[in-house]
Amino acid sequence: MLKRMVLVRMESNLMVLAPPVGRDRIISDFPKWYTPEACLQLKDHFHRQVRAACQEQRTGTVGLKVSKVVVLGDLYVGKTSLINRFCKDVFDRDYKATIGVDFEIERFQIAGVPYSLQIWDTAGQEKFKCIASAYYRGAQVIITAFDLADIQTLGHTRQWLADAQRENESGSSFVFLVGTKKDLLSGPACERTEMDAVHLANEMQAEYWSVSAKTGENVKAFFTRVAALAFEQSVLQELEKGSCHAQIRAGASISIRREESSVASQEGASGSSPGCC
Ligand SMILES: Nc1nc2c(ncn2[C@@H]2O[C@H](COP(=O)(O)OP(=O)(O)O)[C@@H](O)[C@H]2O)c(=O)[nH]1
Ligand SMILES: [Mg+2]
Repeated sequence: MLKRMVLVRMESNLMVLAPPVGRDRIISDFPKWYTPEACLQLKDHFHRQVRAACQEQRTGTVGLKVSKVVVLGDLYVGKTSLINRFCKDVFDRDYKATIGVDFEIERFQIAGVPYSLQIWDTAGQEKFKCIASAYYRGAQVIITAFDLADIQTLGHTRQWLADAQRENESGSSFVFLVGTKKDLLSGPACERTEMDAVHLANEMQAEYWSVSAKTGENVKAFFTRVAALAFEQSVLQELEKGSCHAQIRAGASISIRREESSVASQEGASGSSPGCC
């Protein structure tokens, strides 16, 4: 118990010592979807309960939470480039020599509360489809990426999603379908591919986005949306947990009283036991 309290205090001290987040990581308004035809939530504001909890600083441990995001898809679709564009604002294939699984931590401030995403990248294992199950496990967000200029990679996203979902509780993760390299495609060709992608996204119960790591188009907007949806879910879970704890606490005090009264009545019973001398 004491250990836990110290740990929480240490963590909160770290949060206090952490430098402030960049202006582009501050999210005040609920970010919009890419297309209403394939989006996880149509609303344009934070959940009422979440807004109230943030204003009243009742978000519990959400400020210390790091949510896991995994990025999946065929080799060469642009997963690493997408992450590098968002996290480092670079487009350079040699930026990071990927050895083994790697992740980036991105800090945000959402509705006044600190929040972090842990964005996992693969390191070429996708070529052999031999991703370790630990990579997928505990993902709050699953991003399946395909190359807009290579339609075959779109079809493969179904299998990538199935692999990830096998390692997670059903319905526990937000799913995004992301078409990359938007700069390579325009006009009717782009529209046709996007239509197919929107169709598949609906099948997968995913939200669809088209992005370009090269030009940066939609990259920030996409991850901002990811962060806001994950944050809102975390706060709602925390509020639910809080109300469960309150119920458990209420239940515990009732059972303690019962135990006390049953101990008392046992004592009373033994005291008045006819067998007692
Ligand atoms: N034109 C264009 N090329 C891209 C884009 N994103 C990635 N690429 C290129 O696609 C190739 C594969 O990218 P990479 O990020 O390594 O793919 P990964 O294997 O899925 O991680 C590299 O040559 C990148 O430069 C993009 O948005 N536009
Ligand atoms: Mg890569």
